[in-house]
Amino acid sequence: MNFLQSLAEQFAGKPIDWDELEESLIRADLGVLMTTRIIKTLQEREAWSLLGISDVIKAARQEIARILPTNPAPIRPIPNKPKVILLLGVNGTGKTTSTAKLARYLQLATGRVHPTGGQDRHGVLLAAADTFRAAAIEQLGIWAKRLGVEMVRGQYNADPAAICYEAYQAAVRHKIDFLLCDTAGRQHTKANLMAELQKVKRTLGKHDPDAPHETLLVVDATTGGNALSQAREFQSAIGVTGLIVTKLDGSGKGGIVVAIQDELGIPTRFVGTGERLDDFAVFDGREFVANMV
Ligand SMILES: Nc1nc2c(ncn2[C@@H]2O[C@H](COP(=O)(O)OP(=O)(O)OP(=O)(O)O)[C@@H](O)[C@H]2O)c(=O)[nH]1
Ligand SMILES: [Mg+2]
Repeated sequence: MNFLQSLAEQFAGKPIDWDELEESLIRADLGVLMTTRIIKTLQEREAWSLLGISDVIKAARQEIARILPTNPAPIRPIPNKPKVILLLGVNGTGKTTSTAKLARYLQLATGRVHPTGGQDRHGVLLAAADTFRAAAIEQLGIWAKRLGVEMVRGQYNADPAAICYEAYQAAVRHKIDFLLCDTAGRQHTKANLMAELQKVKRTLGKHDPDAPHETLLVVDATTGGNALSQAREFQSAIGVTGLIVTKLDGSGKGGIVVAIQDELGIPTRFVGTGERLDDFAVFDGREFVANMV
């Protein structure tokens, strides 16, 4: 996440070259708006010809802190009905893994997990709404077993909307707090695949007009600026309430968190930092800024 570190190294001990700085900020995935704002802030200073990299970093931290929300609201259950969380995104970003991690997080956060594991049947229910790949259902099934939660599954190639619909009924029957729906990876540019998601949303809305209560877009931090266009398309097609940014343990710079918040107003809710269940954390803007150089 320490994407300003490389800037610090790159510019250490030399005067600021504005073009080079602009390019570096963009390459750190901070987005055009944020980059322009940081540079403008610096250039408005009286003695800008004397600025060094520490001034740049200070200005960047200030601008970023201004837009990132702090003290994120926790995801709480809704009294007497399931809270529905839909996870979506392009192929391979980490949706299924994040569904499992989020389930674990919610089990722990709400205290609804048996100490020996595997006993709790009320906290979380999973819906295997990725029917596009047969292996996807199995993959989520393995997580469900490990988490000790039930999973609603359908046939390979079944309508994902129908699975979510059934899963909601099951969640009500079993007094489940959180229904987590894992969906198939889809390219944000394919209208028919986006229409399928709209149907999932509409169908859930027949049970509860407010469902899905959270629509979390899962983006891979290593894909950089492309995540911004993914967010734009998913936002306009079905609406996104928050992001899960994965693979921040890889070459992900984390700047994408800033660009998406800045340009689309979508807050990052959780971050993934590895392949294990507990490589997952609530995103807090204050901590994010504190961890930058
Ligand atoms: N290093 C790292 N790997 C991750 C993280 N999240 C997921 N992965 C890995 O990324 C790969 C894809 O993860 P999945 O959860 O299957 O991704 P998906 O979005 O469900 O994929 P599709 O359903 O095919 O679209 C797997 O090998 C995961 O272990 C993360 O935060 N860090
Ligand atoms: Mg998947």
